[in-house]
Amino acid sequence: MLYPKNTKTRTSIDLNGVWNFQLGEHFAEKRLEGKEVMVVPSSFNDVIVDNDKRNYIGDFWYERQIAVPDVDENQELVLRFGSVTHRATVYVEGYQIGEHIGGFTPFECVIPAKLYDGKSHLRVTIQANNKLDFSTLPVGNYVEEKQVDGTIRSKVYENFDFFNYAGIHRPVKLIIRPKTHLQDITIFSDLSDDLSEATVHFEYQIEGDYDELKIDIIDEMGQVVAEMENNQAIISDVHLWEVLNAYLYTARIHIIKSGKTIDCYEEEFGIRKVRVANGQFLINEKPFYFKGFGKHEDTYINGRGLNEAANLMDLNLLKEIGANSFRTSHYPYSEEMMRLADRLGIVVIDEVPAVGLFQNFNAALDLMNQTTAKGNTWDNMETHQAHEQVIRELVARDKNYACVVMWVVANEPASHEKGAKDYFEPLIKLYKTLDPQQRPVTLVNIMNAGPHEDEVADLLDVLCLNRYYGWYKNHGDLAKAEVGLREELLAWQKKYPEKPIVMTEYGADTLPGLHSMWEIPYTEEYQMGYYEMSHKVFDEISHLVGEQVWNFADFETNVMLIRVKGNHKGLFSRNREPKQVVRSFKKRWTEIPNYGYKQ
Ligand code: BDP
Repeated sequence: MLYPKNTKTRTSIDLNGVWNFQLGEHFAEKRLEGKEVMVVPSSFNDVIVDNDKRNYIGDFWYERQIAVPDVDENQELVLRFGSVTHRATVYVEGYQIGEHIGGFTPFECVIPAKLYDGKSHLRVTIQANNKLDFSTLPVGNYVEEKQVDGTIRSKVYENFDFFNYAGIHRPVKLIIRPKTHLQDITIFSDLSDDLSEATVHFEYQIEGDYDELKIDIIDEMGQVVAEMENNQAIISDVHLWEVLNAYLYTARIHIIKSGKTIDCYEEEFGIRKVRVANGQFLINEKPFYFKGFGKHEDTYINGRGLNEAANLMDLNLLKEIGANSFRTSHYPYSEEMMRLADRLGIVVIDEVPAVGLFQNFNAALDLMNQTTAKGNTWDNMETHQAHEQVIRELVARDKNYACVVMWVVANEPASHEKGAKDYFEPLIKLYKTLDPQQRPVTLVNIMNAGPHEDEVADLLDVLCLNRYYGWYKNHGDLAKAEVGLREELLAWQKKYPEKPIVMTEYGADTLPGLHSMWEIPYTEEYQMGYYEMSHKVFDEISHLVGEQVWNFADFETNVMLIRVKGNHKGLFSRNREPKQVVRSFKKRWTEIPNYGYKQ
């Protein structure tokens, strides 16, 4: 899916700002009174302040008037949403013009001309909903609970460990574009053996009639370096996209009819090669070592809503500490973040919101044990359709980014329960069929599904493990943790000698300023000791090709007995102040090269 851009033939108008807002029942036919307002983009939860409203589950509404721009008969008017969490129905003047399920991917709706012809203004209404259940991704336990005052209240017990923020989380745009237009473009390259020459392939989808499609490739100096012929273009002396040293070409696309350009668009893309071989993860044929983080889109005030300054600060902190990568745990991040990573050369492991596919996860984490659901995960989940859809949408959105080097099919599913293989095999295949770059596909494995229990690892290109030796296991005993961690990693390596291993999560909750002479969890010293122990073991495992800390920063969660106002496993606090351990990470990671660490 194309990112909205202004070009000679396209205008994209920003609809961010203050919208009328309402929680609860309403009908799109009726004007929203606007007693309450909300800022777009943001999560409504923290901004709204009121405790009950913050935890509200159900329908909520946004509405604003927009001025109708000039649209001629060869153009169309489109509303485009970066994301609405978790589902949305879009109305114009009270008429439904589209809907979308899934809270982390973009969608657009064409506004029928009959709705705006002869009008100066339009009423745009969004009916959103933040309910999660066993058919959605992420997975939530949905219940309707009787309150002490006798009323019934909807509630979602998250099957995952982050606050269920909701709202119009990403930008809303009004786009004027030609009816005949580029709908999508896919760009991928083959490199010669010595990586000096690239054959760039183009696949495109064009809406409407046209005579010719012209694509020029422009380098960073603005020079045309190749032209498309027969849907491909050759770049000799290619400038590769490298880790922390990105290089982006631009494909300048013209759709021509009767000798006239009727649509143009520009897509930036990097050229690099990714492949897995002999227990190594190769980028541009060099063995890469992942240093970085699992993250969240989570900041004070904005919640999960786009915060571009925080995104850039996070990536600058990431570089400052010597890291080179992050995982979009546990959902697709904003397009703005992906474009930033692509531009800065930061490697991304790209994840769908398939989290909570473990029936008893909540019961395991939430000591209040509010879940009712028990039994085999794969007998109960009804997520197949949502899962397939979001994989399609993620690949469609992110396929051209050089920074994306691997796809994640799910985070910590019950891959040790019967039925896991049947569930995941078609989804892994789907990634492979959709992605012309054939990026590696992984599943992020949970501690319960060790090398002897897991049922799906043989389907994966890379083994990604989340392990908490010294935290959820051997809590407070780093000596025992070390033995367990080493034993398990060696067992994985022995069982799958050809597959690289990445530690995608490891960490210990730490409250900055809390100190102890002894091995006491939650102190800064314990966090230091935990990582020292982990790194000692990682360095012994030849096929362990990466370490991504859980988490980059502290983040908001639901209220749970084991959460002290959120999850505190960040190396940085929620307001991005470093904990003590940041200094030792900086030392370690500046000494570990991006390439060739374990050759
Ligand atoms: C893992 C999850 C992650 C949690 C983390 C933790 O993948 O979302 O936040 O552990 O418990 O289970 O800190």
